[in-house]
Amino acid sequence: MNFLTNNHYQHLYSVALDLGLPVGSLAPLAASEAGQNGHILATLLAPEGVSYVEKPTVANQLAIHLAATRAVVASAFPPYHNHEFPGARLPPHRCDVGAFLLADALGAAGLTIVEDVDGVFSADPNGPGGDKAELIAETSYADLAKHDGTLPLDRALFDVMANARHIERVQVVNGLKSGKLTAALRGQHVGTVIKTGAQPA
Ligand code: GWN
Repeated sequence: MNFLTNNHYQHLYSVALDLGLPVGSLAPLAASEAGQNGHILATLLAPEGVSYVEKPTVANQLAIHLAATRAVVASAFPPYHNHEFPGARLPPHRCDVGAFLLADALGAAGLTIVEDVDGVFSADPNGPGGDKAELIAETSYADLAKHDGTLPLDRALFDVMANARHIERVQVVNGLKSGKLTAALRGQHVGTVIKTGAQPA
């Protein structure tokens, strides 16, 4: 079993922040958008036998669904809702964190994070001077926690990676380049590999 994840809710955040909503109100709104994107993706993949499954189904009946078909789509946004930690304006726990917590708790074979860039770079590849940014092929959660530039991942991910029990590495790949995701799922090293705090069994 592999988990894939992706993020995209910047427009919703900008509208919600204009309205002055607190972080505990932004969290369920962003979660809802992640779910809606999941519904769209599952609809596009319906000819392959893929369906959207609700979070309670992921929690209770994932095995029977994966026994029946090759893949399912679910929302990875963790339901912290109005209990989201205060302090930041944007919810710190997003899809990267939710997917990691689920994959680690369920003992998944791996977690692949699909982005619109090739992986984690030394600097933002889409920012000023981005042409000098270098792809980091392999790193660790501890090193990324010290990285002070823009990252394509939730920073809270590094906190939960420190306490991982099963998932030893997470791969970040570019979903816009044909073949990269397939290569990652076949165990090839594409994009960035991030080592977690899990100890090999
Ligand atoms: O609605 O697309 O699940 O799987 O975090 O909670 O905000 O809910 O508050 O099972 O429980 O919008 O309704 O919505 O995305 O989260 O879901 O269609 O209680 O299947 O009802 O943990 O899907 O939704 O948004 O994931 O991420 O009914 Mo949606 Mo999301 Mo559906 Mo889910 Mo939240 Mo439920 Mo939930 Mo809420």
